[in-house]
Amino acid sequence: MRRWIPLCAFLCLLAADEPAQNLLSNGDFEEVDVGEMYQQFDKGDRVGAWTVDSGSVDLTGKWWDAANGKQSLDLNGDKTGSISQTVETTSGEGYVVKFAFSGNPDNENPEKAVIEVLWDDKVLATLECDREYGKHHAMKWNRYSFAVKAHGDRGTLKFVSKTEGGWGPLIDDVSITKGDVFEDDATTRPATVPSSNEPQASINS
Ligand SMILES: [Ca+2]
Ligand SMILES: [Ca+2]
Repeated sequence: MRRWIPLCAFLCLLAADEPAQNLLSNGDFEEVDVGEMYQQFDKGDRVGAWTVDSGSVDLTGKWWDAANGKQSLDLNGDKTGSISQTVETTSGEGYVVKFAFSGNPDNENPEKAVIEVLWDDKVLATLECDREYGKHHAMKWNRYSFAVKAHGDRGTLKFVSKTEGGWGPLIDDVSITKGDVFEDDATTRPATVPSSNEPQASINS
């Protein structure tokens, strides 16, 4: 009997070490390399596996600090934009959507940047954050997690800017992983976003 204990411990360690696979491709917006500044993509364009659904977006390099890696995405190119990606899912299974959210620091206007996050065309949340002018290398990235359910063999995650102009909400480090529980309960707390989220949502900030 004693021999089973180390084996179990070993297997449990293996399971714990295996990182959850991100079903999204280019969730970190590191493709295409846009260098130091940024590159605009218009409606119908692809940013890796993402599709620009409306307006335009700016894939941004070292101009400001990304949440992860070198690049992040301004959901306003020269105007209000939106972007989506469809992944393969198993109907009825739970998934966790995570992303980092900030605001374009190029605008002196203190107005907040606002996004709508949708799963299969249903609004998960409308979120807002500050656009802190000039803080390109002291960016505040807020991290959010949402638990969602698959309704078919495909699911679509979409981010829509609700901000006017060329300085919009920023997103980065987006992932969809299998499972209906958050990996780290210690860093999550109850949702302060619309209560219609299903089955649950939480914010890590
Ligand atoms: Ca990135
Ligand atoms: Ca822009």
